[in-house]
Amino acid sequence: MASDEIVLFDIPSKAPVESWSLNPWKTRLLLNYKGLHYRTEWLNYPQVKPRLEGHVAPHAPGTHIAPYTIPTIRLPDGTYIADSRAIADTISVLHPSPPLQIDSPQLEWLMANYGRLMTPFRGVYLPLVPRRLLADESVAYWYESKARVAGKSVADVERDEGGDVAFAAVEPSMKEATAMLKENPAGPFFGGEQVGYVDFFWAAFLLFVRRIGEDVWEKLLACCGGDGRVHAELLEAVKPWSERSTY
Ligand SMILES: N[C@@H](CCC(=O)N[C@@H](CS)C(=O)NCC(=O)O)C(=O)O
Repeated sequence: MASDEIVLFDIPSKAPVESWSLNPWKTRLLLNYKGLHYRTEWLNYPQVKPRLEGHVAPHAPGTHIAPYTIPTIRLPDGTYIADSRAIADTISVLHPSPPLQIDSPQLEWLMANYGRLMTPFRGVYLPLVPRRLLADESVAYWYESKARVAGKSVADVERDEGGDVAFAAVEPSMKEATAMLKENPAGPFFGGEQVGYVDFFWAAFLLFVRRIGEDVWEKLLACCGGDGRVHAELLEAVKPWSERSTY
C-alpha cells in the first residue's frame, strides 16, 4: 500500500459497481474535496462486521444501527475510524487544506431533524434499495435487518407507508430544508458561495435519492413547495466532488 493511501469502506451497488449509500457519500465527498489519495474497499452488508471487527471499536449499543458501520476509513498509519462525523473531524485536523468548515447551524439543524425526514421516507427507500441498487450478496441482510428496526417486514412498510403517503409525510421537513438552503441568496451552498461540510451532508442524501431513480428524485423535488431546483443546483455545485464514485 502506498504510504499516503487511505482506504474507504463503502457498500457496492449491483454491477456496474458504484457508490449509492447515503452515509459513505458524506465521507467520499469529503475525501474528494480534500484531494486525498484513497482507494475504495467494497463491502456488502454481511461482510462489514467480519472485516472491521478487531480493527475499530464497536459503536456503543443503541447509538448506531449496528456495531460496525459504513463509512469506515483506514488511515495510512493503519488506524481505522468509523462514523462519518468522526471521520470528518479527524480528516479536518489531519488535512486542514483546502479548508472546509465542519460545524454550522444548518448542519446542527439537519442532524437534529434527520429522523423526521428519514423515518417517513423509509416507505420509499426500504423497498426500492434492494430492488434497484443492492448487489445480490446484500439483499437478504437488508430485508432482515430493516425489518428488525422497523418492527415489520419491508413489504409491510411499503404497503402501509409507501408511495404518496411517504411523500406527503416528508413534505414538511423538505420544505424546511428548502427554506434553509434558500436563506443565503448568494447560493448554491447553505453558506452561500462557500462550500461547507453541511453541503456534503445534505448532498449525500440527495445523491442517494437520485440514485434510487429519477422518478423518486422528481417526486422528492415536488415536495419542496415549488423550490425543488435549489437541491438540483446544490447537486450540480458539488459535482467536482461527486464525480468519483466507482473506485
Ligand atoms: N451515523 C453513522 C451511520 C452509519 C450507518 O448507519 N451506515 C450504514 C450504511 S449507510 C451501515 O453501515 N449499516 C450496517 C448495517 O446495517 O449492518 C455515520 O454517519 O457514519
